[in-house]
Amino acid sequence: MTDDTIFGKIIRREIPADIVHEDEHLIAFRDIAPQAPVHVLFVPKTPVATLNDLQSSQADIIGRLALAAAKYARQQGFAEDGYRIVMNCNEHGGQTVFQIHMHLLAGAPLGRFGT
Ligand code: IU
Repeated sequence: MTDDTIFGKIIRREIPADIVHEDEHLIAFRDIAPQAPVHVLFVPKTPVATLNDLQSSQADIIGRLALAAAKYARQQGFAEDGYRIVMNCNEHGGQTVFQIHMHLLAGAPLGRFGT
């Protein structure tokens, strides 16, 4: 991914991150401002600014992120206790980095959605 988001810089190792997984399609690293005991971001290497910009031909991107998150949960031993996957889109969704990503939140019972 060459587009200039902070996540692109992490992929290119221009800034440090606590990377927990990487393959040809995606990277996963710990969020710098964790909102739960476990908070990992799964980011595709294909540049897509928001979920609104995802093409139907790119559905595999979301599938890979979800499968990687579920695999990580199993590997870390919290899959059975459970976890939450979140994708924020644009202003009302609270999106701050305009490269799509999945948040994996876990490690404690999580509050309900809302404001
Ligand atoms: P959002 O869904 O776009 O709001 O999520 C962006 C996340 O990226 C947010 O939780 C930040 O804490 C996180 N983050 C990060 O992990 N490392 C960074 O250098 C930056 C943001 I800037």
